[in-house]
Amino acid sequence: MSAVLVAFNGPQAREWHEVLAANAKGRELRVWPDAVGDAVDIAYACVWLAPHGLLARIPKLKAVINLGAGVDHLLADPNVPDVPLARVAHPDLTARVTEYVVLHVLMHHRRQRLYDTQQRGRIWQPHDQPAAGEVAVGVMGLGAIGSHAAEALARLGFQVAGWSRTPRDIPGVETFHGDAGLDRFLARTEILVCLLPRTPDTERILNLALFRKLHRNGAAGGAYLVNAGRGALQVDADIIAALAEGTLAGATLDVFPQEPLSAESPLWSHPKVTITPHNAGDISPRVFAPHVMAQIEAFERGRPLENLIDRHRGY
Ligand code: NDP
Ligand code: OXD
Repeated sequence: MSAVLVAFNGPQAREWHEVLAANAKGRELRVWPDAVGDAVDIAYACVWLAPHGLLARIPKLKAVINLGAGVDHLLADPNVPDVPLARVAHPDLTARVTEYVVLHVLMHHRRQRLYDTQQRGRIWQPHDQPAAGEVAVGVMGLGAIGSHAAEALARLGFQVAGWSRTPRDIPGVETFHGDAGLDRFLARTEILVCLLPRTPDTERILNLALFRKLHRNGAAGGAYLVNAGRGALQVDADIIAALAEGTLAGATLDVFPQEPLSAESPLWSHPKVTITPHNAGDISPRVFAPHVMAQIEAFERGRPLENLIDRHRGY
């Protein structure tokens, strides 16, 4: 049986190795960087943020599984072999990112940052609170995760719209698509949630010009940004400028152009910014590993991999 290479570059590396090994059913696992062995025996690679060039050194590679949803790092490898590439699109990950989105949309909607500040000053001061049904939330990216998050927000009663590259139909969600639909989507959106992948078309899309198109005078009392897509989509200096001029009233950022975010970044101490360390949706290796190994076994029997990446589309 051909071997599987595991190249997970991150804090969960050991856990991935252990749970993939526990589900390997006799298939040999090779672990980057210390135990790759003779690359000629390897047919499958399970990767996350693996060094570029690693895959091109495996002469008999048959398929690659990206151990995360975002595939920008994998596709940025100029020598990624011409084999099927698949990624995580799993209910476990989707549910976790949806939790994050709901938490932070509600945080802005319910003005929790303001009440936190008041608590530190022992100030008992209620403020007007609109109902969810008066507030317009817009979700950029209506894929596996964005569509799920949009539906959850709609169930909470928000007026939810979504924007995608191609037309989408989601019950309870007003949908827009393409460049032609973007301005109308922004003009009705008060709380903007970004769940787009990083592609050449989406890089730096979250900039000052875009923020100025949001609906600032609605029931939410300002426009807010929640970005859990990719850091390269946002221009940090434009977020700070938008907050300074009142175009944005607050922002939640899980992702950054440079990760980890530099200790020098003014975003850390900005009173209107909430920061999390790119963990809106860590996938559980325990949950996903059986699925990875089952995919490989099915592929060996001639079945296509699920959740294939379209390398020309970029996601
Ligand atoms: P999908 O590939 O399922 O969906 C991508 C969505 O983005 C689709 O609706 C697609 O449109 C839309 N899209 C892509 N390009 C454009 C464009 N140029 N204009 C408008 N819409 C566009 O991805 P997932 O939902 O699984 O994940 C989305 C992203 O979330 C990942 O790529 C990753 O970067 C990020 N992520 C972040 C995590 C975190 O911890 N912060 C965890 C998991 C994911 P269409 O429907 O027309 O194809
Ligand atoms: C991601 C992930 O793409 O954690 O960020 O899956």
